[in-house]
This record gives sequence, structure tokens and C-alpha cells, in this order.
Amino acid sequence: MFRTLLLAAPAALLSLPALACDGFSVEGGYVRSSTAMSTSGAGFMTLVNNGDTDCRVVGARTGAAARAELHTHQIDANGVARMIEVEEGFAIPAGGTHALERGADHLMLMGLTAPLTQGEMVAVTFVFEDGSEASAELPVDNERMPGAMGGGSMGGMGHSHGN
Ligand SMILES: [Cu+2]
Repeated sequence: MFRTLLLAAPAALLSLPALACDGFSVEGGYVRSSTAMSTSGAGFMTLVNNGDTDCRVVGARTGAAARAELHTHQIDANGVARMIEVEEGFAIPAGGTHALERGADHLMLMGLTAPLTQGEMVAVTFVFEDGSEASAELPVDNERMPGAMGGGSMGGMGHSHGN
């Protein structure tokens, strides 16, 4: 009996919990702000899950801003696009992707610690549902125009993340 317990303990230590998002990566990411005066910015990218299990990003943080939030846009009753925080986060299916793009889901950087300078790199840490984390380095690209997939309806410079 005693011997069984001794054998069981090391085995338990070795059985690490399955990582919910061990196949996570970020593709084509960048962060931007509307002007050098902006106190907030936003990040756009493709969240990739090359793992075998679905995963969910539930939060983020960065040294570049006081707070990073997961946001999306909703069109209100007056046809005005508003940003709201997505409390449940963004699901990334196993073997799939989740796009963060202009006019849609995005990473919000609130309370920038310094202006986002073109070409600089910003480190962002993503927090997953199981508490695990992964980091990505995203370039600042204030000049990037919204892509063809970027929500479309906003047009031109699109929705401002300034102020
Ligand atoms: Cu936002």
C-alpha cells in the first residue's frame, strides 16, 4: 500500500495539465493609433490555433498600455458603430483562426504609456481560458489602411480609436 503511494506521487507530478492553446500563434499582426496624441490604440491580427483543442483568448496585457481589452464593434439602433468589451473573449477553433480586423473584433490598448511610434515593436501577452499565456511581438503600423476584409462599411480611415 505504502509503496503504491510512493509510486503514484511522481506520476502525478509528471502529468502536466493539457495546454488549452499550445498551438497558438499570431499572423499578420500590427498595432496602431489614430494620431500621436491618441491615448488609446488597437491591435489587429489573425489568431491562429494549430493545436488539437479549441481554445479561447480571454484577456491580454502589454507594457505599452495601462490596459488591454478584447473589443468588438456593434451597430446600435441609430446605425452608429460602438465598441464594446467582449467579456467571454475570442474562441479559436482547433486547426482554425479568429480574425481581429478593423471595424470588427480587435485588441484595444487603453491608456498608452507612450505614443505608438511607427515601426516599433509592442509585446502583447495573451491570456487563455485555462490561465495559460502566450506572447507576441506586434509592429506599430499607424499607416496601414483597412484591408478588403476589414469590415468595409467604415471606409477610409475607418473607425477612430483616438481619444
Ligand atoms: Cu476598441
